[in-house]
Amino acid sequence: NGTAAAKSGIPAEIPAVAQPLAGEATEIASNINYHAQYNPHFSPFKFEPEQAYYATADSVRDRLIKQWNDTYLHYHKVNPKQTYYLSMEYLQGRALTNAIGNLDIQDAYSDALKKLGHELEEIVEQEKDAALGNGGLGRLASCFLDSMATLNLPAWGYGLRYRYGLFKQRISKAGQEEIAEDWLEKFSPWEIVRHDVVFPVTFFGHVEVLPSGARKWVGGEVIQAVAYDVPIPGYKTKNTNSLRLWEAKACAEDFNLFQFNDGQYESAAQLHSRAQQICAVLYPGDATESGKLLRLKQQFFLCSASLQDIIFRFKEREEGNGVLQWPKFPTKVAVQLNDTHPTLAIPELMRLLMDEEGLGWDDAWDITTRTIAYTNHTVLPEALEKWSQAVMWKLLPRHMEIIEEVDKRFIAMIQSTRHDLESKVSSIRILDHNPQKPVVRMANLCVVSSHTVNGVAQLHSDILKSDLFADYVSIWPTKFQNKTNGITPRRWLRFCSPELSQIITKWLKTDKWVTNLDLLTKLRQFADNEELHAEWESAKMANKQRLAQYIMQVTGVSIDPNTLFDIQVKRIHEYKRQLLNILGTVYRYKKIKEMSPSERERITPRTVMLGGKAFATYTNAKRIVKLVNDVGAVVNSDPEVNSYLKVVFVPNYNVSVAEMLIPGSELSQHISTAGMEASGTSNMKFALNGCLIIGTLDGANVEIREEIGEDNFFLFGASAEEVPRLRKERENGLFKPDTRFEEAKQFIRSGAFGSYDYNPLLESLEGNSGYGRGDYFLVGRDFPSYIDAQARVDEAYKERKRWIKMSILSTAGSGKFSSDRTISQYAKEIWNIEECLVP
Ligand code: T68
Repeated sequence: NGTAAAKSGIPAEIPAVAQPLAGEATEIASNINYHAQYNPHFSPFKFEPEQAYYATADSVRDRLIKQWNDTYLHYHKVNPKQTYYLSMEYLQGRALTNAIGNLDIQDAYSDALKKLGHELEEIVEQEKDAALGNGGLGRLASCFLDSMATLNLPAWGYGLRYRYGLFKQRISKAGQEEIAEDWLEKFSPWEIVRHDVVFPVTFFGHVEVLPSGARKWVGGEVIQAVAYDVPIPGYKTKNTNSLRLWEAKACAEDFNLFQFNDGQYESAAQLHSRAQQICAVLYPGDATESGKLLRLKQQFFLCSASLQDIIFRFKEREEGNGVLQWPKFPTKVAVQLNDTHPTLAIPELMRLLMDEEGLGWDDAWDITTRTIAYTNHTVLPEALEKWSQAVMWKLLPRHMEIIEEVDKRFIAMIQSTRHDLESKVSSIRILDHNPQKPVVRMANLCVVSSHTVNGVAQLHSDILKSDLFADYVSIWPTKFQNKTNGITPRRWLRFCSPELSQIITKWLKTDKWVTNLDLLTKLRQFADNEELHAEWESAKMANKQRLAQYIMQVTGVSIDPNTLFDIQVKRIHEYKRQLLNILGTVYRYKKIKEMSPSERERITPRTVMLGGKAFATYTNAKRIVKLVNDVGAVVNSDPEVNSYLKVVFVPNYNVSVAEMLIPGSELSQHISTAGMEASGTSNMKFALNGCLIIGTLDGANVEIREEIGEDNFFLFGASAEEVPRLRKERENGLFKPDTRFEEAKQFIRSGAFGSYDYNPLLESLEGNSGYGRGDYFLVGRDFPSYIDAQARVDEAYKERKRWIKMSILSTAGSGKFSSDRTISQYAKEIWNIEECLVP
């Protein structure tokens, strides 16, 4: 009766209370009921999936709040050293399954909802993804939060509460369209506004010298930062940490009643609208000067509010213990900068310590450099942040004074101690006084001001040391570390593939692998076991069927779960080489068309899926999206070929879509030009789910291959070491492209996939010089070895036993890539913090 009542929307009486339920499920059902009836956002006479979702989320939140408060009080009492992770991005995705799973109350909630006429699986789908991030960097921050809570570490995240997260991607005839993503359309049940946690953040103004000689930043625009807290539950532990997101607000006094009553409505509310702009969108377009200024305002807003909050908490906890001792600050606080986006935390901490707390330069510098650590996520020159000095002087005059002083002292130090580096001063200093465009180099400021700098995979960290930061290594040889990325095994295996999880638990005779992922190596001893093979294959098949249904639902394309599911999903970027994939696919299509019927019998049928968002103004990336869609349209409707090959563009790739795709994948592509992908993290998710990788020796691929064994990895392409020489060769006209590569390009040019002009895209692979031209990403160079590797994939897939064994060994070798391992290393080797278990 529950279902009928739910669908009609008018339950005379909410069904659950009318039914006798067992134990915990009874309590939960009546709690969900309570929320359905008393939640002020909905009419109490409806219990459709949407209301059921909000009521369920509210009920889960009730449980979280208790242990969340206990955690706060416990940390407050123990006063351990605490980490603060500063990130402009968090790609949290959905929270409900994760919360229920981490609280270990899945079955009870599933039962309770059944009695209420709903399926848990259907209810969780109601939640909108919190997509407050662009890609890997944001998702890494979210995985880290999960691990920090699970490891009972006193560690919080700080970020911004964007009104609109990453855009929703729609595919039309013209290619990608961007639509604002309204994740707060109704409200988010997972955030709690803290009206009592508000800090003023100042912009613009000027610096005054006080009679004491101290400098003070005055005037300007003052915006209030209001805290919104999101609970971060650990897995099967009481510890529940916080993600504190700042929202920007103007004060009531800033509303000019006089002007309003005079009919000047816009100017009356000017500061209110300026405040609203700050957190309006994730990554505002920075092609214009106003866009750049807004992005810088966002960065400072995060840094200033977070540091004021951190200092407030430090004082509160320390003052309770007697006198305040500022030198203790770095023994109580660790700040991790997620890339250079929160670099302004450095001058802001200096300013707060000197101008607000009265410390001298040396003490403030000592505290700052012992507190701050910096993670680099890219070596791409265009992604290294540089801010115009003029814009910085205007927006943050006091911070620019401090940055100038840091720069001056750094140069003085070089000149007095390192004559050998004097010729390099202009490139390693912080300020670049290039008369055309004077800028502040944020990465240089981070390196100079942090106690530790880390890369995100061994190869990337090595490149940082030998290349980007080589001169600094000679100054501070011990400052540089590697922390290979990781992913949370809860979201990325336990919850997204319950079928495979159950099998693993059965064969390992324990579910402890969920928090000790190295235990997966014990699967190796069963890698040839036929019973395991059968179970493994059937779990994979179930996930493939679920994925096929999803693809049908979102694209209308019917795909066959008996074909090889080959997936490449990530942000669309030329260095990630989706073009290599699609050119290879075009070549495959052409060859199939040329084959005789008997030759076709030997084909390994494949479904090639690509997905990912292109930055709105990145023209070539958008052309790639269009090309994949055009190729798909032709291939999928070609009756000669479509039982051997299908090509699908999966729209709107996000965390929830990934949770559907990854468990159903068999082959995934991580094929960036060697040396360019700092790490990659989806490679780890795919491998953990028993998906084989075709890839280059780039980022974390190198370590994944080491862990799972080279026989279980389809390797191709140039190495990072070879890349500079190969680029030179091209520039000198010494490269001769493979005929197969020419054939694929020519096929596209022939109009086989429609009349859209793909010349500009194909020309980026031709000629012999320039960044973004002359095939900078070496697609043509790696094409032949890519095609050969794909042929090895086809052969391996035909040998079912061998393939399943490789799949098992992939999962078995993925233990290292748990973010629990990564975070334990950060805790020990960078933050110097320890577990603080809530009793
Ligand atoms: C990614 N970086 C790296 N950046 O590309 C990837 N950038 O190799 C790595 O695995 C991942 O970080 C985690 O370490 C990004 O995702 C961004 O999203 C970004 C956003 C704004 C500005 C610059």
